[in-house]
Amino acid sequence: MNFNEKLKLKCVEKNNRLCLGLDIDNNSLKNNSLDYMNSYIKDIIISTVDLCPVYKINFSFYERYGSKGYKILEKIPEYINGDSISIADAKRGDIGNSSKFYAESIFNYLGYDSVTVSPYMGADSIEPFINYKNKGIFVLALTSNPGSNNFQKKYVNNKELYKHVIEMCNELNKHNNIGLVIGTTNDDELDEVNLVSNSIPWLMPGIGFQGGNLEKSLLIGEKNYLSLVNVSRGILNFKDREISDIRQATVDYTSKIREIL
Ligand code: OMP
Repeated sequence: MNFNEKLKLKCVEKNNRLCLGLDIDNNSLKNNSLDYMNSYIKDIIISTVDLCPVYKINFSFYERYGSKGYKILEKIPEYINGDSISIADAKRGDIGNSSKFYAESIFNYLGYDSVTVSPYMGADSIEPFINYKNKGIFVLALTSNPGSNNFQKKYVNNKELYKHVIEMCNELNKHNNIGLVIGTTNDDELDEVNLVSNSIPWLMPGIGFQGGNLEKSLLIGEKNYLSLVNVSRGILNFKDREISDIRQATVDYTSKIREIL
């Protein structure tokens, strides 16, 4: 089974499309030691794994602590233990020779199921990742931040740059292991994205703090193939941030998602 089928199966099994973003800012916790952060993450996963088909781990929250943060990054796939799909949100992409080692690090050494990749350096910077046929690659196409206007929505050869990125992904997707990152704040463009994108998963961040449109993103993404909506602060910053609060916020989001679908 290829990566995109495996991902869809996990979503169907858990009857949900929530990607919980483990963006832990330990300065906002009652104890900000890294040991506490490590056990807190483990407890979040234990208490939400029945609900979440996917977890996304943004590396910045861990890399800020150098090798100590990397130790936690190494542990997270063990905590998930194959019960959900993991996304290493590391936003990689370099000349092929360097991308090859980024891929080796994230897939073989750290043991993540998939990775986010920037398309800015072109197809040869993405190919070393997609050569891992059983792993997933989410390519930044139309991001959720205001800066997506700087380049992604600019016209190049009569169409927006993000459409060129999507067309490149359609061509590269020989192993059915590519997905697109499409921000939920771009609700005006989602129909256009659907027209250009082949049937592949969309990873859709921006729900909650960034004000993205949950219903529209889910419905159009599902029409295409599969829409994984990422929520990080919208769940992690709920009430007192106790594990029971996080469980409750996850239940709220997963119920809302089921209702919409
Ligand atoms: P919240 O706004 O707290 O839900 O966090 C959003 C998460 O998604 C962060 O980890 C971001 O780095 C990530 N993200 C975006 O917010 N926008 C994008 O366009 C792409 C990503 C991403 O690649 O995951």
